Amino acid sequence: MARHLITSALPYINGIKHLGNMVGSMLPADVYARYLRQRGHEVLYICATDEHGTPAELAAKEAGLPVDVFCAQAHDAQKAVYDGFALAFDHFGRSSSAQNRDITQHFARKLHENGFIEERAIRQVYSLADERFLPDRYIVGTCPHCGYDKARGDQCENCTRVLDPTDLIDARSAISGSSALEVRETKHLFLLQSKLAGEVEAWIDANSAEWPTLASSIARKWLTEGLQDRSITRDLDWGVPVPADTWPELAAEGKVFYVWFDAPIEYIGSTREWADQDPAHRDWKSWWYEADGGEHPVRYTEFMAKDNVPFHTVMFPATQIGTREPWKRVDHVKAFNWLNYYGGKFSTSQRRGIFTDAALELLPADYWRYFLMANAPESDDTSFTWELFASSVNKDLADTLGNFVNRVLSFSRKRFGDQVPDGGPAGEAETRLGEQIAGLLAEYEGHLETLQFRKAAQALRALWSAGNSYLEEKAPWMQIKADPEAAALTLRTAMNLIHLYAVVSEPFIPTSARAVRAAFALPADDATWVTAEEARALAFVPAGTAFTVPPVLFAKITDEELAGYVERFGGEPAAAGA
Ligand code: B3M
Ligand code: ZN
Repeated sequence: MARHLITSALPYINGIKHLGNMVGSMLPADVYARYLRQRGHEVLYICATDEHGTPAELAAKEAGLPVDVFCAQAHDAQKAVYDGFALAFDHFGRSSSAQNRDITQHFARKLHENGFIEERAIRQVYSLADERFLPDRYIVGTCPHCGYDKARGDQCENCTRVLDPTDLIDARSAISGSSALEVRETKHLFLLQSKLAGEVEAWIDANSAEWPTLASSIARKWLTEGLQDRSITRDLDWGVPVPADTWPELAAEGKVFYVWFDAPIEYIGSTREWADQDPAHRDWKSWWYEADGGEHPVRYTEFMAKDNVPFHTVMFPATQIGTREPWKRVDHVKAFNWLNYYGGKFSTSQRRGIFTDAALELLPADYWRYFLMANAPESDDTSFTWELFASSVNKDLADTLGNFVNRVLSFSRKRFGDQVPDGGPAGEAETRLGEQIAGLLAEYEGHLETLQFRKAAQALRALWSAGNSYLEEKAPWMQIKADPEAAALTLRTAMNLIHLYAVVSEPFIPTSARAVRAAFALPADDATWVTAEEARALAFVPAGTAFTVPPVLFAKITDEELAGYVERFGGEPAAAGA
């Protein structure tokens, strides 16, 4: 049987992420990992904070902290939010770890040995006031084409023209504002992607058939535009140092690797962190090295938003190929479009939209998990609106699922006491229901296997609805008057549905699912999934099983609450150009 390696794009360290980041990488990966674990697969789900690069240094500076201290705190803050969202990582590491440093340096040495790294002198802008070289986007000035006075050295945001820092009029440092800039020559390492292009292309040809079009088309576009050699070092204080044994001169100058060079390697680095924590994880290497053959080949699925696709489908594979070592490469790239906020962008800098920490302060994680996955931007961008959120919480979670659970359990308790009533053998309606549930369950499984999350959420909702239709059809509140045995059969069947919902809804709404499941005092409830046969029989919870009525599972969002959220978070599309 295959083993499943799952990674989500590493959230950058500089701040708490918004819901758009969550739905485009970590949350779907968690749903998938949970599903596979429940189906009995061996799963390793790895993530980490991406901690290097200029934005981390600047965020630390703004916080008035040394960058290592800042990163340690920011890592813990992000981890707390992900725990709140019930993301069940096997390990949530840090790209600044010693493990990642070692393995990044190892990759660089191998690439060098194989002739894929070259030292080149380049001319770069140096800021005298900041005492550092400035990355292109940290140089601002007036655009020579449109006159916009906050154009960045790499691109003018106003007219979108690509720029060179030396094109800017009145160029100054975006960090200090100083215009004391000069061009200096400095040496950097370049990854010779041009030499690897043919192999990368052959690999994409052979492997991308099952990727979503979004991922494969972006990869092809990059290949067609031609793979450029790319500088993989920077003049920064914070990063993985260039190894002195291989490049003594650059190491002495304090060069570090470019953040996009070490970040994907941290998928492996984080796995090693995981291994170092526990002797039971000692075989970490079998997940990453020579992992394709054997009895338990690894199947590797990556989750990410579309802007990260080129790095994962082209640059990281090129890096891996160039080592000439058998590192595990991605099998399936699950890419997402953008989740917008009222049709405009979520914006970290303008605090538009909803951040993950704020979301958890408002409502429990399951509300967000369900909504986000049911509206995941899979084939297109989608929009968050509070109106849509409230209606989906109220209809699907509160009415269709929550109300069904509470109605059935409280009614049964009132009429038959706190054990599942008997009511005799299943009849025609129950057989029909069982067939329907088995069919919907198969659909649900199929969508999860193929990573179609919106469709999976639809199938889950259809499972919940089927219970409601059955209940309406049988109307136990009427049956009870003329034929209490018939009512008992209905309720016993409905309680079995509830248990089935608890098991199969867990990937989407783990906390509520667990609470529902705990309502039944089954002697050994070790079911991790439901077979087709069990779905047809709906008899997992036998008559006589004691149960409790859980508190209301999902509270409805009232009109006043809705208005309050819109008011507090802003419910208007972004102003043009904002
Ligand atoms: N940190 C995502 C971003 O900040 C980036 C992903 C790295 S995955 C190796 O946009
Ligand atoms: Zn311009």
